[in-house]
Amino acid sequence: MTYFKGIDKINYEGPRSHNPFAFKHYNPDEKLGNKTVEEHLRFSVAYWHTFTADGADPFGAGTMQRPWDHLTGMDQAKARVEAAFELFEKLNVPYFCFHDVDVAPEGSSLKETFQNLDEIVAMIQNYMKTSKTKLLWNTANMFTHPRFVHGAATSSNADVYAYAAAKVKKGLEVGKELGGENYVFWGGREGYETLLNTNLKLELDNLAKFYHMALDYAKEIGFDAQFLIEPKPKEPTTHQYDFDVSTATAFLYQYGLQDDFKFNIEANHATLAGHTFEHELRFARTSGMLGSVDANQGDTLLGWDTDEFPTDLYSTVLAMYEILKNDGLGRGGLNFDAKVRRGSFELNDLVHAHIAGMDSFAIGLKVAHKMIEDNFFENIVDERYKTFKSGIGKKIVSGTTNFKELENHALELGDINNVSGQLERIKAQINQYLLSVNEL
Ligand code: XLS
Ligand code: CA
Ligand code: CA
Repeated sequence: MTYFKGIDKINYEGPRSHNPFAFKHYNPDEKLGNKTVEEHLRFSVAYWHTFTADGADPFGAGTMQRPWDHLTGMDQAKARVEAAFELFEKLNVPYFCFHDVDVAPEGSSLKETFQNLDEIVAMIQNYMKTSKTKLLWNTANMFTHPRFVHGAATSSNADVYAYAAAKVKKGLEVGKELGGENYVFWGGREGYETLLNTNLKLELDNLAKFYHMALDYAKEIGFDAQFLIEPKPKEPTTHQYDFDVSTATAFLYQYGLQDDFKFNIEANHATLAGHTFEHELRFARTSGMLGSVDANQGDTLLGWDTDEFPTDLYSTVLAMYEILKNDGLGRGGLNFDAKVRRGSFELNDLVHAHIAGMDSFAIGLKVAHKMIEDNFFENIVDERYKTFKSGIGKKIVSGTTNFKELENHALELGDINNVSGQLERIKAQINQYLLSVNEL
């Protein structure tokens, strides 16, 4: 059966095309440096938003009736797999990712849940034999079901902890079966609502043990995926332990996990933490822990996670700059953890949304690539920090000075000469780059 009726494979038609079902900027085969555009961007479709979301919000029912929604249970799950691989092919995306419960319904026992999952995973595996689309990452949903009311690996209930461990164990087995390149941990309910009833130290210790056991098991079964932590400061929990990259980095170092984890950075989570997307990417990159990206955007007028498809070109440029400077994402990719708006309830909106996101990141890639070729930011920063290249500055950088020498230096100074940071000029130049994207 065809689900996305009347839609053919989405092709690249160039920036002058007015065909709404064509890429204007994403040309997967185009070479940029030593990689193709497809290899640079490694796009991934998020199963949950695209095939299971119905547009419901806390104030209203779903608005989206998908052609698989007349079915229920396993029949619906199977129809979703068919629809998913049809869309992957039409969008020509190299990756997808999912939570366990996105692909298969929970059964009346954990055993039955696993049986359901096994059946769907076998079906997915079959599709993957002939599809180019591979698994970027999978993860276990440990936040939706009421059993996770007090958390999963940080629950106050040891039975829930064990249940969560069983789900992750299964997730690792599934990841191995499907050749997943990464495995994600997002701790939506790993945190606390109030300290009044919380043993914070025990919860953090337990969480670290959970990660160690997951690593041990992955090793035991020969699943060599990159483990990723996806930081988020809040929502649904008031205070989440993996607040942002810096907080999660400290946690990883404290518990000896730093060599086995990288980060999956989500744009909207960065803004919820009071940071920019590029701040989180930069922090992860400079510590060698930038693993993958949930490429969406939030609404800065709102304090919650809106998971919108990325269309802000300024942001895609700065994000792609970080990714290129990281020499790419390695085994990671750009996953559209993004959902169409509640008012965009037609099936075609799913296609338009992915085209918009893919084109926006392709523009970001081209502009950032050109900026790096021109040493745009590098020149700005070199010039700005030039006092650290010689004299006392050089000594500071090489760690060969001390407070006495610095004091002597300061005492001998006449007027200190600071120069402008030239922010407005820099922004105007970035606009110039952006506006010339069609000539790149
Ligand atoms: C929720 C998160 C979640 C993770 C995967 O805010 O973004 O969807 O990406 O569990
Ligand atoms: Ca995410
Ligand atoms: Ca999110």
